[in-house]
Amino acid sequence: MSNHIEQYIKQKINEQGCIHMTLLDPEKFLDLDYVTVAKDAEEAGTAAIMVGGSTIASNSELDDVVKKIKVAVKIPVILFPNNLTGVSKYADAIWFMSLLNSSNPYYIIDAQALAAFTIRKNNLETLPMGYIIIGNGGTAGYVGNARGIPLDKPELALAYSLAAEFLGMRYIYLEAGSGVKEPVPTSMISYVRKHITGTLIVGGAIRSPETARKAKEAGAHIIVTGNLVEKGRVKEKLSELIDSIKS
Ligand code: 1GP
Repeated sequence: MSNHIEQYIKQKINEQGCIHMTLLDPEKFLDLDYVTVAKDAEEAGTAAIMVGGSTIASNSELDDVVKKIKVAVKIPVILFPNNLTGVSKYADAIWFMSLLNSSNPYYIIDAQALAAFTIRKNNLETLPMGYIIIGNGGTAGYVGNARGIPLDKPELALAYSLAAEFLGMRYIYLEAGSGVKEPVPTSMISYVRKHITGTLIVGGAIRSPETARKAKEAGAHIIVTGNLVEKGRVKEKLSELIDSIKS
């Protein structure tokens, strides 16, 4: 299996320290043109387009979305699956993620096992990720039956992050949840970053350049934003945010 996307991510982080990825949730784009949004995000300097959401229910629709985005942009398209329906052979790679603090084994390993043959058959590059819900986690926390890590318990976030690394996962995602009020606390980001060796991804409620800059300064390697691009002025808002994590 190729590791082109992993190499690309590594190189970008080496060059820039902290990179940005744009999450497109096709379910939220019923009235919006996600192809234009993806193009604008690429022009603003985002490193990759992530496609996914907590309630995607149709593989064929997802295939269609991924194909259209692939035609429109040169940057990688990486799946961010919620379930079996989040897998598409047309993407460049898939975050092969386990919702580590779910109370339902389906989201920890069963969905992954059910998707494994399809992924192998289609030679989709897998990026092994420990996905950890912080706080209530919004829709991802609810749908994934997560026992969210309390915002004031960085040591618990670190315990799950280290366990993920010991299991061989090279990416750790601290997820506050899309559209929630509070992002992952910077004290938690810096505590986890200090003690892990892998790549740290942070997302959820990052809507301003200031919040993004603080997450970067706390040690995030990858900052994911989703909501921000669902409300227009994509190029302008993302350019400002991406500039703030470059400087
Ligand atoms: C959700 O972390 C991502 O999985 C993005 O969150 O939509 O709040 O930017 P937002």
